[in-house]
Amino acid sequence: ANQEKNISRNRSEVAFLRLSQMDQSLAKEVELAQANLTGQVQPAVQNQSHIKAHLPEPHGMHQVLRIDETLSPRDPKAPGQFGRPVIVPRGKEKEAERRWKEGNFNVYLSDLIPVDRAIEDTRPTGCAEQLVHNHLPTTSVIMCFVDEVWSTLLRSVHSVLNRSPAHLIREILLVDDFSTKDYLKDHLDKYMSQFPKVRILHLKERHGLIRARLAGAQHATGDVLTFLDSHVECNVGWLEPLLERVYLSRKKVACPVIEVINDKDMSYMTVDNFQRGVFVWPMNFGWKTIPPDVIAKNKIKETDVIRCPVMAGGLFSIDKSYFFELGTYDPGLDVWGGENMELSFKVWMCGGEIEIVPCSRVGHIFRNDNPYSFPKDRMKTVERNLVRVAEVWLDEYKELFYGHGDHLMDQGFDAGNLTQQRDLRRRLKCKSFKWYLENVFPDLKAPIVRANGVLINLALGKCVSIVNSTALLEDCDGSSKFQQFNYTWLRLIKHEESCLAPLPDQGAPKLHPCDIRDKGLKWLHKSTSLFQPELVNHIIFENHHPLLCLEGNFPQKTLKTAPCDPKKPSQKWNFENYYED
Ligand code: LR7
Ligand code: MN
Repeated sequence: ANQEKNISRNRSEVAFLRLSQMDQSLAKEVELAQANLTGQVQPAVQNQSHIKAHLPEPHGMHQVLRIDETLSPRDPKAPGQFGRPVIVPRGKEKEAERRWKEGNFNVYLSDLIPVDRAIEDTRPTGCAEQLVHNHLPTTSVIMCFVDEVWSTLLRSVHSVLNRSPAHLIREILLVDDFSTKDYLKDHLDKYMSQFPKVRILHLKERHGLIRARLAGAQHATGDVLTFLDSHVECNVGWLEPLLERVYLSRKKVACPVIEVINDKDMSYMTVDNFQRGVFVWPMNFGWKTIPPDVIAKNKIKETDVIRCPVMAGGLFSIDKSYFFELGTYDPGLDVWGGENMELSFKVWMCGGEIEIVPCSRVGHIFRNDNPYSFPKDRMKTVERNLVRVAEVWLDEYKELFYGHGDHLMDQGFDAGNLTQQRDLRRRLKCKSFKWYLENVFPDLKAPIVRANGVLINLALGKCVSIVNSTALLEDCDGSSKFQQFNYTWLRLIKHEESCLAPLPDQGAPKLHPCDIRDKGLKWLHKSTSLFQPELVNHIIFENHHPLLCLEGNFPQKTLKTAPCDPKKPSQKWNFENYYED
């Protein structure tokens, strides 16, 4: 049924409607409404209820509305206007410095610039002329915050109110994640009461941003959920292109281009085009530019939507029913981090798509550190979240995740119950992580092992061979299956399905059943975490004092583990192939 709907949507080649006249009258009205925005009690910012009445054909399209005060800001001379950098006034440096920690950015300057400042329209050319469908779904904008800076939170809300077609905003849901600041507890409700569309949800205990978003989603009444951080500025025409993508297919998750609000001077800075959201092991988010030759070869335009392996996390629109169909976020994720990975894998592997929409742009204050406290240790919280994601979604590739964070390998901590998440994945019949790598993120380096092939002794030129489950030395023969080994990310030396283990009496190592938790099976080799760099070619059995190393003897053809000695060439080894950078 859904497919049919899409087809009829694509077929709607109804006459395109130019709304330039409406644009002007609208601009005028918005301008008037904004003329007295800040003060104490004000009228509603916009009354655009007439828009809907003016939109004729339900299947027609219109240009993205230009709802924007850029051309005539309320106070053109105010600091920071048009997104320009601001300098702390002379004599105020100390105060500015002192207030930095309230938000880990220049809070003093944020308070200085208007909450409804204009910013430059940074969209690529062509965006303003783009057409979107008349009857887009409505959205609930959900902003979670804990102890957000007052002026910054207000600027976020005003930017949504001022730069979104009112008929598309069902509500703005502010989810207060148990803030401690009095101004948020006492004054926010009063201030926001002038805007009928703004609803505030005060949580009774700290939920963390993930469960706070879920609380928001439970209360949302719009067709689409649009999540935003609480220190953003939405740019001209940001909303319609996002909703258009979701309208075209309910399984599209649409992200704006995230631009930069400079933490030091509060300037609004645009970013390079053609950036994909990606990650590197152990699941660190980042942006990666599409290479110029790929852009040229595929004739990619600046306005073209970019499919992304993962999203940044904070800013996106998703069909509400689809979000719940996907089982929302894993509610077992705590406070901050990893939820963007979880949702990204879930969306792609379970039939959806993640896109960056270049015509939608939102500024975000990037900070070096979280300004709020974590109920538990920050590192441990994020790692635990990532472990949950890895255990549910990465299949055999989770070894890469563990292998890239050395301390993660011990798996010493409890990631909690994962049964529900794994059941969900089965129920949704989601594809494998291998499929994701091949089809969504082929440029991710994800070798399933660290090294493999024959294992050659550098002094003797002989190779390890398995005879009757025991390791010994023979002439190297790359075609012999008895000489094939995998050195895994979890530091096992695997031969077929078994693992090489030292013998306690320092005799020849033997094959044992593999067990990733068994420290008695783990060997250290070519590791950056080595204390002694001169042991880099050694194969070290760490679980023993003193350290033991694999040693070859020839002509006896035997192997043993003996105390490590950097000077012994008979303890130096190489695998045939290495895959680590
Ligand atoms: O316990 C908390 N409760 C909250 O309500 C912790 C945070 N929050 C709020 C907070 O006030 C803020 O509005 O949640 C929002 C996000 O927290 P930030 O701003 O501290 O996060 P961030 O911008 O440093 O980090 C990015 O990664 C996070 C991982 O969990 C979230 O997905 C953020 O939304 C996300 N931000 C973006 O995607 C913006 C671009 C940054 C990048 C890359
Ligand atoms: Mn943020």
